[in-house]
Parts: sequence; structure tokens; C-alpha cells
Amino acid sequence: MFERIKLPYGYAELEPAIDKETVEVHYGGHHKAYQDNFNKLVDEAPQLKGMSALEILRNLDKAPAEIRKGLKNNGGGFFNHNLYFESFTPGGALPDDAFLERAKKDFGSFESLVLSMIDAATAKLFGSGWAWLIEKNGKLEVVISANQDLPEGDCKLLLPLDMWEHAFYLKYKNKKKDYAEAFFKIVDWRKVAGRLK
Ligand code: MN3
Repeated sequence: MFERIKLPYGYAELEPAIDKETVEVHYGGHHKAYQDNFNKLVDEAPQLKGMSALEILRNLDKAPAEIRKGLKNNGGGFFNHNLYFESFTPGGALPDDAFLERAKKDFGSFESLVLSMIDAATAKLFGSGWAWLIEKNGKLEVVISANQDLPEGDCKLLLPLDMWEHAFYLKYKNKKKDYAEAFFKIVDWRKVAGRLK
């Protein structure tokens, strides 16, 4: 049985960046549905027993063909939202010097890394999907993915930014960029840096 992470903060504690009602619906409604649907599908496929969600998503060819699409959507939803909700701490937390150096090396500065991710989330991505900070071939990179898809290829997933409307619409309506900017006020960069290891 795959289970959602327990939120390491209260529903209202990400305010004002993300409002209480959005966390309730997003975590309690959307994320729970991805979890439940994913579990139902995994139950139908004994060959997936013992694999992590990420292993399943990266080895969909091992699953019966008729449930691959469902696994990709619901397993992706389950995995991505765990990573997303785990990436926050009330008020945010800055990265250590080692991570700041990495950001400087690959983006020129930490600020440019953040701006690059906001740009990917608002200008490059069209429709429902995610902007990601990843590490690929030893380099930090910003990429986007549609739906609940993972970034392609072999990479470390460092920080996911959910750009589905359910992630921001209650508070931000069509002001996508305001949401993307507010997101960075609550990121726990110590966790992001930890995912590099
Ligand atoms: Mn979402």
C-alpha cells in the first residue's frame, strides 16, 4: 500500500503563499485520489510487488499494457505530490553554501535558478503540468513536464512545482506568476539540497 506523506506542517501554515483551503483540497482531495487510484491499479499487477512508486513509473513496460496509462497518471500524481508537499516549510528555508555554489555554477546565481523555474512554469509550460529542478549528467537543470509525467531520462528529481490549476486557482485565479513566485517563499531548500545526495 502506497501512502501519502504526512504533512510536516498544518494546513494553514503555508499561508499566505498557499492558503489553507487549497492545501485541504489539494492534499486531502486530489492527492488522496491519486493515492487510492494508484493502489487499486498496483493491486491488479502482482509483478509490481515490492517496487517503489518511482521504480514503477520508470519501468512501466513491466506492468500489464492495459493499466500502464493509469499507472503513469495516478502513480505520477501520487509520487509528484509527495515530493511537492514534502518540499515546503512554513516561511521557507535557505540552502547551504554548497548548494548555493552549485546554483552559481549552473545558473550564474541562486536568484537566476529561481527566475528560470518561474519562467518555465509560466511562459514555457502550457496547460496542466509541472516545472522541475533536476540534476542530469552532473548539472542542475530546469525542465517542464505535461500532466503528471516525470521529467524524461535518468535524472535526480530535486524540486517539483505543480502548475495544475487546482494548485493555485482558489487564491490566485489566473495570476499564475504570483503563485509561482509565492511558491519560492515556502520552499525548504535544505530538503532540495538533500535530494542531490
Ligand atoms: Mn496537484
